[in-house]
Amino acid sequence: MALGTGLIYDEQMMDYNLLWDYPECNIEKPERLSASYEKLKYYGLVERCIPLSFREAIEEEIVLVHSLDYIEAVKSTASMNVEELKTFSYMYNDVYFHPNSYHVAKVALGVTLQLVDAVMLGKVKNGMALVRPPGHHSQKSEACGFCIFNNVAVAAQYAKKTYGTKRILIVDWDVHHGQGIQYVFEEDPSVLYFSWHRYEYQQFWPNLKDSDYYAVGKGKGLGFNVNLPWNKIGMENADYLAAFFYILLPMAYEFNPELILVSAGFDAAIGDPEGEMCATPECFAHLTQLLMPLANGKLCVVLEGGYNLRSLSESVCMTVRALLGDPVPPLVGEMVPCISAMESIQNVRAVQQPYWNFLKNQDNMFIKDPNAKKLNPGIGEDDFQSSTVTTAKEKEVTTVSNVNKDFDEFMNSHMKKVLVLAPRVRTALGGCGEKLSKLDQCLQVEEKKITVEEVGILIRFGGSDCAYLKDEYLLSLGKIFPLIDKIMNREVRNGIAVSSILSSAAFAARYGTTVGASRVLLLLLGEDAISADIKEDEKILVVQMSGKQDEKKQSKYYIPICWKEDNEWDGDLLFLLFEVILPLAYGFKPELVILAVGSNIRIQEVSLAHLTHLLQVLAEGRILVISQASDLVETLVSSLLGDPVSATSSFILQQESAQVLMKLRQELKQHWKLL
Ligand code: Q9C
Ligand code: ZN
Repeated sequence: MALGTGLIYDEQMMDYNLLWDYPECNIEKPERLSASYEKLKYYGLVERCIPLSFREAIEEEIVLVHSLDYIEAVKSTASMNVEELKTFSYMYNDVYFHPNSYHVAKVALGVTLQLVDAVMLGKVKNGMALVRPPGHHSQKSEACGFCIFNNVAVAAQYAKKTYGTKRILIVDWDVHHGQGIQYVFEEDPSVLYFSWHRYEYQQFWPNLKDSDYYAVGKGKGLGFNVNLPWNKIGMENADYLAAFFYILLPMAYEFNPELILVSAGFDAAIGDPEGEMCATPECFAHLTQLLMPLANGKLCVVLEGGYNLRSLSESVCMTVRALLGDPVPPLVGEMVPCISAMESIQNVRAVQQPYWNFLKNQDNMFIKDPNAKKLNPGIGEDDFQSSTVTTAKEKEVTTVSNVNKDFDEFMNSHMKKVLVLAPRVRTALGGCGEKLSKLDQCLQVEEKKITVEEVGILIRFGGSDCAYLKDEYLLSLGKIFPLIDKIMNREVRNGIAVSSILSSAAFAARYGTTVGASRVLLLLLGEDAISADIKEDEKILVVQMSGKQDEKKQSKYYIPICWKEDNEWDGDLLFLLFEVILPLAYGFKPELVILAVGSNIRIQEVSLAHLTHLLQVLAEGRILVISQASDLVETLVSSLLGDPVSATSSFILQQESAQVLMKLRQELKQHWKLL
């Protein structure tokens, strides 16, 4: 997998601007592109990407979404004077035209299609197109909200037509609703459109009922349009991640897209005058990385909005870093979503329940909001839950103005805190690489001789535990400890070892805490007993999944999960990851993750590959995998190296697993917040 990340930028797209006084539109200016590109150069990211050449879109492509009459009308603006341009612009909602608009709109669309071509033809793994004008508001015969041609909507139609792509996921994280995209695909089940947007019960532009959560698509497309309205400003990283964990990611895994297009508006980021939200730039690296294991890695990110030049450019850089496979900085802050966000999320889950398997077997009640009944008479009184029972917090909108006071100063110090260095070597092997196909990309690490005394000081043993201190044990720890040293010293990003004894993972976790990891997340897939000493350690959060129903007692730092009696976990595991483990982990903020995979679990390799991929959003990607079975190593190494996982089939949450999941979320609420 030597493929890289494509980047398209062309100065031509700066060749238009607002020619008269029009306050609604003056934020959409050429510097948006130059600032983003300069910042990419400044961080050395441009040279790490593969430059893709630009082209103009042709009429045959534009008509995939727009009418000929509209195209003709736009074409005619090329020879208009300012007065005529004004009159023309005012026929539409918040958009301006310039004599160069027609040409540039064709370039913006053309480069978007170039990116789709490059990704679909395997010339690059993924990529980003820096374009203006943006696209997601424009409609069949209408310009709108700075948008002229709908770049992403045309791209989806183009992929269907050119490559026969059967399932396309469009993620619209712009702070505005891309109603233009919604209208194109409302009845189309082959395109799943997800948009979150500032809404404030329809008080915010473009003030459409169509933007609310109960616009779920029409006809064959029912359930393939997903709107998540934000009814308050000031949404933070935790709110965006909650939307991904509780809606988008499980849905995307069930949908199983062949291609993902992102309508990437960075007006959803902190400091933006339009969005007034509070997500920090590195949040977009998390969102990007969480999407990367899907669709065989085929991810095209296309710029939409973003009007605070500093926030926009830092966020663009974070997104490109994630596409390149750099470790993502941990998110700072409490990581608890707010009540208003959880209400919106809950309502989306309730309204989408009939269409999605992962929601079917869970209780998803509507949350009463002041307008819901009035706007949606189809919902009966019984379908409502009076208030949310989450541990979400009340939104403190004061943070917004505080932060805006001295924005540049805030960003300078914030970016200094979050920029992380990528270790030179990505993956280290602890004596398991003999016949690996990707051996040359990894570092083989020498084993160390470990003595009983060294291990003895790590764990307080109970009577029967002493039996573990056999040579076999010491040998396996001798492979594992040097890997942890290298990971914590940032010589390597992650590592893998094969160990016949699964519970050596507990020693590994404890060892991690002695060499610099303040908190370790230990994810154990299998039956092995864990010593009481570890279960009580607040530096080690243990999540153990096993098929056995027994009397294992949960405590704050030890969470046993009885998944299925017959151990057939399959893809269900991923739903547990989204709705329980990741929310938990983002709150815990581990500095090292240990994944121990027992040989007796019958989990599909593809699920394991996704799991390993997704866990790398935590702890700057510092993950140690301990596998009991040596035949899994090939797959695990490939995931640790960041190679895309092949998209085989969709993942379905089984009914019994949904029950386990719901119960678990209830139980965990007493100790943990992001749930
Ligand atoms: N106070 C995009 O982000 N309304 N378009 C502006 C200014 C229009 C946003 C009002 C916003 C359009 C792509
Ligand atoms: Zn926007």
